[in-house]
Amino acid sequence: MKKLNRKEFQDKLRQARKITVLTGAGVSAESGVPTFRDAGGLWRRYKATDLASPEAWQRDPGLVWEFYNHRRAVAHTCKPNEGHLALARLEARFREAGRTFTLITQNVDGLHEAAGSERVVRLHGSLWQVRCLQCAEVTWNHTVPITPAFEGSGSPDPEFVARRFETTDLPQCHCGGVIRPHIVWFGERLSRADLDAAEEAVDGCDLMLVIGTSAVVYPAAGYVPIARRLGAVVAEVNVEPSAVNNECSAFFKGKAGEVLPSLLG
Ligand code: BJW
Ligand code: ZN
Repeated sequence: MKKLNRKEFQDKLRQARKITVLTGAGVSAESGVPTFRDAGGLWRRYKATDLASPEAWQRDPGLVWEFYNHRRAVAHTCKPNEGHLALARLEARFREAGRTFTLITQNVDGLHEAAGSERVVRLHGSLWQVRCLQCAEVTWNHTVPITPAFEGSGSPDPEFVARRFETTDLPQCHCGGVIRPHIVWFGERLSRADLDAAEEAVDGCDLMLVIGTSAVVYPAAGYVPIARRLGAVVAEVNVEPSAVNNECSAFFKGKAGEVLPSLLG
């Protein structure tokens, strides 16, 4: 398929009535948040994706909390970059013009919201929300470290001599139950409300932007061929072609923070 050039894409963007953006870890890379599927995705000797699983939690919830506490500590210091800001400006322009804009993100770092994006579907949850395993309450929590027991923990160094955290060290709800990160791990269901919001955004969009995702995790990756089949113009921004690049009618190679400000105007 012949790809649209920059000018042709920008014409489509000007004409679009309903735009849907799908983002992944690459959009936050320039803010200092590690991505998943490269060297930055290692924590100690673990792949980040191996710790983001119900099995890892069953085996050692203290280790999983140590990992997430560390991720929260890193994300706490990160600021939105020019890519996040360009997307927030695009949304504001669309809103003022009465056009529909939805940002579906797989990211859990909260940087889109910090940049000013308003209509955000967080498919994989949030680093800043926790869920009680006993009463199921979901609450916002920005405390770093999550409990004093985790102070000074979390070094990503593979040689770090880690201590084992016991059940009594785990963060607790007011009901006495253990709380866990409110994050969607592999094999876990995404929330029905988020799936509905994402499907509604994909259905009938005339333009989809896919930014900084390897597009190998479902259901997010599946939204790209669906949008394409429904007739949307799909454009990708990434430092390298993703798994769905052949579904895209335009490809802008480069870092999101460098490409998006001038591409989106
Ligand atoms: C830059 C850049 C720069 C770098 N600028 N770009 C259908 C087919 C096959 C499998 C399945 C299927 N449906 C479901 C599955 C199973 C599974 C799945 O998808 N497996 C595949 C891996 C094969 N999916 C699930 O389990 C999901 N649940 C589900 O479907 O439930 C259904 C169910 C039904 C009935 C019963 C039970 C369940 C849940 C998926 C949850 C994913 N969770 C994670 C971890 C949690 C979040 C966290 O801790 O932070 O989410 S995994 C991890 O991958 C994380 C990410 O959000 C997600 C996507 O990664 P992302 O964002 O694409 O990052 P990377 O690192 O992969 O890529 C970075 C990209 O950026 C690269 O392309 C770089 O080139 C680029 N880049 N710098 C622009 N500056
Ligand atoms: Zn509780």
